Amino acid sequence: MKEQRRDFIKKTALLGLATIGSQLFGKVDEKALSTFGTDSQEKEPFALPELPYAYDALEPFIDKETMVLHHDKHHKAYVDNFNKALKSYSGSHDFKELFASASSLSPAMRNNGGGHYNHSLFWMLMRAPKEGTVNEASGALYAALKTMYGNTETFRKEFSDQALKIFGSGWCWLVVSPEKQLKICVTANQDNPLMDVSVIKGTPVLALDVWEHAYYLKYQNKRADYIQNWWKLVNWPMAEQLYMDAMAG
Ligand code: MN3
Repeated sequence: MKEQRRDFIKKTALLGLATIGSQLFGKVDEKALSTFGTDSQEKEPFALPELPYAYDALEPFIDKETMVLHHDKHHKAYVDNFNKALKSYSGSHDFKELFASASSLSPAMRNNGGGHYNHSLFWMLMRAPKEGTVNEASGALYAALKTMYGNTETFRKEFSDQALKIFGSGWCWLVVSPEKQLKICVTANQDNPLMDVSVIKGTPVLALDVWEHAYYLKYQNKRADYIQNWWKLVNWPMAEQLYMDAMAG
């Protein structure tokens, strides 16, 4: 029973990554195009990925109205404006290559490319809350967090503190650094730790959007409450998969 469950989680995680991978790291394939197809005949390099759950799946911690606006309006605008910016860009469309030279990109490329990538990660790193269970890190990532921070509660507190202190709009991240160390870092606007402009660089394992549009409808100015509730939504099996990929890569 336990083995079966683990197997299922692994398959689900891999499936999720494969789907998101085709959207994040390459041109959209035919299947994705038909899924996300617009009324236009023109093929755009990037498409808005569907949420991996219903708009109300994260209730009561993130409300349906916020999810509809955040995904259908905010994320869609990043995708549309990124596609627009790419029309006058002749370089690689690969995110890792793009972000590695973020400092030389136009603001439209940097902000909208970052916006698309960051939100795609953010959606897949959440899942519906399970009543009556503690949403705790799992497997190899749990062990690594314990080694690094003593216990996962200390880790969550440090991460939450950094997310809370971001001035204005930005993101808080858990990354695997090039030295294969877990690190918490923050970025402004739609920057991310894959970008050469990021003070701390690494491969994302967790991503938290602290722009006001992510929480203002429900939480108003209470960012701390939003962060505290976000922990109940973290998709730890997905984070563990990203962690293992980053450690192996
Ligand atoms: Mn956002």
